[in-house]
Amino acid sequence: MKAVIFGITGQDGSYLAELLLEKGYTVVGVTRRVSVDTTKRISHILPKIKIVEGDITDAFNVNKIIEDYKPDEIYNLAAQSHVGTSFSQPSLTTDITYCGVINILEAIRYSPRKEDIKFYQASSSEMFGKNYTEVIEPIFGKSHHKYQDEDTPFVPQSPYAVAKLAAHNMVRIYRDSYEIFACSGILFNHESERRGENFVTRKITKWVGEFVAWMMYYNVGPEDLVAVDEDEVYIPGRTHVDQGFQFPKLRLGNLDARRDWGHAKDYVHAMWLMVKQQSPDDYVVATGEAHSVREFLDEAFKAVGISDWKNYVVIDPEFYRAAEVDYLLGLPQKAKTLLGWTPKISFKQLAENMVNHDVKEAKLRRPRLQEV
Ligand code: NDP
Ligand code: GDR
Repeated sequence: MKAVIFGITGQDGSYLAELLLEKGYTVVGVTRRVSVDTTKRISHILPKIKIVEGDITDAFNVNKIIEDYKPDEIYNLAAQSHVGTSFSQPSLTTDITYCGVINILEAIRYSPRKEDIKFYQASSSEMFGKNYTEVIEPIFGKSHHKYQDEDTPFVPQSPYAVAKLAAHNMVRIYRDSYEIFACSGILFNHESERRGENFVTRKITKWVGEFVAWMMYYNVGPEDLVAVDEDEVYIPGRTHVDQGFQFPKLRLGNLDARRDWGHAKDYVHAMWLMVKQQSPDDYVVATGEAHSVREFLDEAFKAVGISDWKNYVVIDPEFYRAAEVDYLLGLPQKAKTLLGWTPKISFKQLAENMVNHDVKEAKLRRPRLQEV
């Protein structure tokens, strides 16, 4: 089997490539030409995959890649995937996240191999926006419940969500109109040690990693630190203005937003299972649990033995969204029943894994260690 992955350099692309290699696939990954190396997440598997230069917004290029490499499966994970950024760059977000998908669908539609190609599109829980389904009967053992599933109407709240929803609808239209095997995974938030550093979970765990490494470098603990002002903590007894004795606090936006957070490794498995079905369909992929950003902070700080994070976090309006999605909790019943998929990594485990990874990385970067 041969698969083309658009977005192979991203978080999900790297895990999906690993999974497909394990299953004996030939993997072709499409990467954009950029001035820096973006292959960090896939450096360990680079010798095993074929990398081809391409950009999803270039229709001719997309078409040529599909014709040249003749894939059995195409996974589209490429996107301008940051919701906050989509408010400042709505046009770029539309070009990549929506129009890019049309380029792939058109290439498949006119391909002489149309019937031999299976296509996966990375749709998103952001498409639900503020909307949810509310029930009184027990689900997940609770008596009153709010959730999103395949039947919940979409009410997108950001340029990113609008672009994803347009792409999602286009996938359905091409599936129904041209008999293309095209499926969409409506994936809820999934994170990992490879998560982009400006998404909230990784932003938190990166900060915790740097903070722990900084305390170790100066041989101090949280009890030795003083919060001088809004912006930083410092080590008393040292001169505050001296370089290195103060540490900037973690600046975040809305801590009350609730998300259904899983681990990316579990979620790429669901993508593959969808493509392996007899007929294409759309599936919600989620854990069925929602937690607030506050609760993620609790777990991340607890993982390094700090019970109260409030001294270290500043609320900065810069990180508020123009329009917020307050509550996402996915009901993955269809994926469980029809795909036999269940997530394996819990919320607590996810936070611990990410923190442990980032603490280790930050310690390796401390100057004294480099001198050894
Ligand atoms: P990332 O942001 O980590 O990865 C996005 C990928 O898209 C990168 O490889 C990036 O390349 C590539 N890309 C961006 N623009 C282009 C372009 N013009 N042409 C070709 N490639 C491009 O996202 P994730 O891995 O987290 O997510 C994968 C997909 O799933 C995305 O579509 C995202 O919107 C969607 N999704 C993600 C969820 C999540 O929680 N992670 C949940 C639901 C949906 P480069 O490295 O060069 O920037
Ligand atoms: P999201 O993820 O917007 O859900 O999109 P993100 O981690 O960016 O935000 C989650 C929630 O945290 C709040 N928040 C902050 N977010 C960021 N990035 N930075 C902050 O400092 C901060 N403080 C609070 C946000 O307001 C939000 O409520 C992710 C992406 O992967 C999308 O591509 C994907 O489609 C969806 O998940 C499902």
